[in-house]
Amino acid sequence: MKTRSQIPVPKIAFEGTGTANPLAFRHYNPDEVVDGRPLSEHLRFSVAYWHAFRGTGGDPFGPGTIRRPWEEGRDALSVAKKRLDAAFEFFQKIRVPFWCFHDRDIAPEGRTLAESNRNLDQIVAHAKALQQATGIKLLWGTANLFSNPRYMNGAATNPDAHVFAYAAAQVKKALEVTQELGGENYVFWGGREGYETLLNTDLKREQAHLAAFLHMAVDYAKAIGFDGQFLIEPKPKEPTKHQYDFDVASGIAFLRTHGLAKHLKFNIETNHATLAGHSFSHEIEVAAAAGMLGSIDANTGDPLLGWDTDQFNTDVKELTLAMVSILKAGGLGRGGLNFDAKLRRASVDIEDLFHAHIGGMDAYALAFKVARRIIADGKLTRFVADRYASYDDGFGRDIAKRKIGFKELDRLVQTKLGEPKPRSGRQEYLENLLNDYLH
Ligand code: XLS
Ligand code: NI
Ligand code: NI
Repeated sequence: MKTRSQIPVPKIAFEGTGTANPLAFRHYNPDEVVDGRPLSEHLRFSVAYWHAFRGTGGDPFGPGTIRRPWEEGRDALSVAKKRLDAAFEFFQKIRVPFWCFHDRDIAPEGRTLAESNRNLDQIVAHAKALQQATGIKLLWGTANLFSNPRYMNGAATNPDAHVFAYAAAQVKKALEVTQELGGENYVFWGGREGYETLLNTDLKREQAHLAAFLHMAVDYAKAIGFDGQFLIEPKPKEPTKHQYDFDVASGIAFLRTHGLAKHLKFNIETNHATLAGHSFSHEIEVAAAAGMLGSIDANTGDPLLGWDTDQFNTDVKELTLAMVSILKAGGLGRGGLNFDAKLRRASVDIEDLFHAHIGGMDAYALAFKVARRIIADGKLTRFVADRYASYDDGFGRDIAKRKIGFKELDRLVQTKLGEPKPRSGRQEYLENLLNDYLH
């Protein structure tokens, strides 16, 4: 499949840290073999279609600033195809093995659901051919259940069962096309699954409906033989005032309450963690502790702004800590690092899209290498293990194994142990140690 080049930037090469070329990788060498596998397979980078190819730089104060030549044209379907061609050219040049999309990002919505589905089928056929020609794969698909005005009161949590039904039909189709494209995961992000005011909301009922919706998705995936991993993507707010999948912990409680825990894992987004008042690593650790770490939406917020700014993350320290948690958890499996991040409003050139992804990929690649060193070195791991060593034998072990109770512990303290000696947590020492690895 040969398409005309639409992007006047060459393929990005790995040139190492000595290079002065801004359009080159300094740390990400996709072919570098680590533990018998290329780096590209460890990091599983993905481009988010909605930002990279549907983002316009628009904000609530003004329309889009970013104009791409492939957007010219009156027929929405031909534009959609040209745009997809440009996207796959970009995926190859930036050397990502994966992409992700929402149904409505790739194909225009029609006047009826049937027409929307037909549009989607045409574009999916085109995407399939591009995937085959380039070897680029689908990390995950999802449905946009938040932009169309019909979803203003929610999709699965809409008080009107008619809207629920429409959302169900849309997700049915989105699952089918994700399967058609060999998607390795399917994501549920509940953009409008929450409430604006409790004055008009039956919270318990809405949560039960959301659970019913997810069960239907699980059943339908089984019926069609879709074996991708389902992922839920927590976010505390925006666009709703309060989203039900607030953070990983409340997501776990929700999934367990409704018998869904074995069917879903988490897609953790850095900026969503921050909005929930957590660190990125906290969310990863909470998911990993439950055996539910699925995938990452790689981005960051701005420390001075309280909304989802979806920026590219170049903070190597933050990413190193995240990578340590991910590697300790055994990696992301069939998940990946999806750049759910967008250009700033004034970054209007196509080069900016390259700089953005190069920065994100290099920062993650460097973080991955530093994290591996930290783990191989073992100092941090040993420090933590030592800190809990009193639970490894004796009465500590009995506590951990739940073989002992208050009565026995009371007797122990009163007859033998007495007052515990203070033990330093050594936080400052550990922070300095971390810096040793980073510099
Ligand atoms: C929005 C979300 C969204 C999901 C996919 O904040 O991050 O982009 O990742 O629906
Ligand atoms: Ni996201
Ligand atoms: Ni987000």
